[in-house]
Amino acid sequence: MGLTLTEKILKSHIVDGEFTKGSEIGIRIDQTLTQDATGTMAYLEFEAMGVPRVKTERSVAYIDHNTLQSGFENADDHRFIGSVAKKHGIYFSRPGNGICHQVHLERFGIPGKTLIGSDSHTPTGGGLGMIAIGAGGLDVAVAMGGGAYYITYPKIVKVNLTGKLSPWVAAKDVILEILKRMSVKGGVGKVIEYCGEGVKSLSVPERATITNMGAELGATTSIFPSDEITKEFLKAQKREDVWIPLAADEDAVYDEEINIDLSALEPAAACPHSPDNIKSISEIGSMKIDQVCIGSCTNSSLLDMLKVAHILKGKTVHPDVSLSIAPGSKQVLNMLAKNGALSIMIEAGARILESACGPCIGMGQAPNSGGISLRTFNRNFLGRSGTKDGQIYLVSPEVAAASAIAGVLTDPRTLGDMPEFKLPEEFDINDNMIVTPADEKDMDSVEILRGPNIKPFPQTSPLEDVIDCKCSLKVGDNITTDHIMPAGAKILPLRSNIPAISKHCFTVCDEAFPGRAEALGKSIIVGGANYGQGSSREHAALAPLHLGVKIVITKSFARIHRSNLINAGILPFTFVNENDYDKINEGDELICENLKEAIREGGDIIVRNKTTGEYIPCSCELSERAKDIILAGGLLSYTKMNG
Ligand code: MIC
Ligand code: SF4
Repeated sequence: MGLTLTEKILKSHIVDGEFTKGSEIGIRIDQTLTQDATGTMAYLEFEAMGVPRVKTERSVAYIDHNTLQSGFENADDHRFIGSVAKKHGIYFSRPGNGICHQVHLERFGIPGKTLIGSDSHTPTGGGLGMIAIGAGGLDVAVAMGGGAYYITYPKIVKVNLTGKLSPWVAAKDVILEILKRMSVKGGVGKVIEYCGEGVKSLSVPERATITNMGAELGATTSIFPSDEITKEFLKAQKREDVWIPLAADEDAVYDEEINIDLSALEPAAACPHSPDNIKSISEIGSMKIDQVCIGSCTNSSLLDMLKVAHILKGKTVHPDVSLSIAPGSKQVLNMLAKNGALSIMIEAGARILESACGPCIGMGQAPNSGGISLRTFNRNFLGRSGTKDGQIYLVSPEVAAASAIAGVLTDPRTLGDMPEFKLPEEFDINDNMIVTPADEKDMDSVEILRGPNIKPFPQTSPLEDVIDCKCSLKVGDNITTDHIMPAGAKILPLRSNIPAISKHCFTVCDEAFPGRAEALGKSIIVGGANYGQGSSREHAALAPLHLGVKIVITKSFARIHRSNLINAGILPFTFVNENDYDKINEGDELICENLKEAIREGGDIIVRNKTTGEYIPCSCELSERAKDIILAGGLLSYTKMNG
């Protein structure tokens, strides 16, 4: 029986476990990436492990999220990460060099390699034929130290692409169609593998847009084959030597199959407040808009920017609209400057932002009250833009640029003929903003520079046998990590200070939560389905840990957040009967006994609601390794105990 591409790469990297569906496997990690908002914690964790030098083939630390330096905190984090990188053998991409996923695709990604990153959009690398997975900072720290990364052997979904995109229909519309069909939880436990004739019509940056937003499906990752188009891209990046051809076997067997005829797609948008709330542009109609933001790791490649410049050429941004553009990397920005496209954008009235995440993570450009904002980004969760009642629509760069001129949501197919947009034969290569680490012999002389906002990793303790406490919060379905641990310009600078950032935990849902949880000392949170979707930020587990949360009971969890909870030593329980969700209310007194034995043995665990007298069966399925992590009180203690 033939193998899928995913299986081929996983098989060549497996170091622990059985190569059978559904079981936990440990894979060797070739490359890691971090960004600054998760990076400081990841490097504090790496330091705590006491490994002198990273053991990966390539590890890169990027500064791209917290580039708004409204106080000393972010700049201190940049300095800290830069010094750790220099000392421990990590390449350091300086602020200004671009968004981690865009730069990694351009300069470091290699077909057939494994990459984990402390950012949920790490699957962008799947556009180059990598197995690239988003993970918590602690998992990345362990991988940098040479440890395996553990995943459940995934289900593999074949997306068979046929046909070719019509003019003005974009890669973004492909992934929006898949989100429409599969929903934000449809990809949990799965890898999305693209194949079929249609693959050939998509360039690497277009493939990367699709794999990037596979994160919004909840998928473990997404991957395209490595073919002649991949080779051309790498050649243009002067990295042809790392290319290898990779594809699934003809007779590979998949768990599910989806067919997409690219020629049948039309421009679409993800409507507020979820990336799977998809409507076509024609269905929504010519709605008046207030803001357009172009950029983010999803859609900020040179190709995207050239299309935008073409649409803006000789026009002026509509008087009622603010247009901002953030090219994804220094390479992209510099090439736009050299070929005149930047000047076209400036002339049209675009507000050019630095090459960074910016508005995507609420670092500036919050829309006006109730404002309608079209964004080429990947997430439109409530409040993420910085304006609680902002109405965020996720669209392609083509829709964004056409609408910025018209002042209303516009189908770019009304623009007439589309010229052919081609990638250059050679990109502008200049890695002068990537700092090479110190040689091993010089590493002792590198001083680690710590700022006062950088506080140590929170204390964890081994699992207690009885947890007897109140339910401090009850929330509904599809709670995102942006609800649990909001980001944005005010809160992001606190990412290195868990006690301080914890004061904002869950405040989107309930302003009083942090105070209440802290006063209780210990507590349990109850949630609905797909709890913890979105970001990889381990702060969404570390802040509850700091506030004394011992167990989170839900209908189901998103993958990365569940493992972040385990890594933090917090028990992730699921209701055996979903309807039992109704049997716990905020403030109820709950008790769980004989926990150590129950965890060791597996099987159901009873949560007794002392307030109502009900017995509620819950399950906590854990691999043997995860059981040990929970019993030890988290991954850091476990790793220290196991050397
Ligand atoms: C995001 O898009 O939400 C982020 C900010 O990139 C996060 C990481 C973080 O919270 O630092 C992610 O996607 O993992
Ligand atoms: Fe940055 Fe936004 Fe991409 Fe997250 S989704 S890495 S915040 S650009």
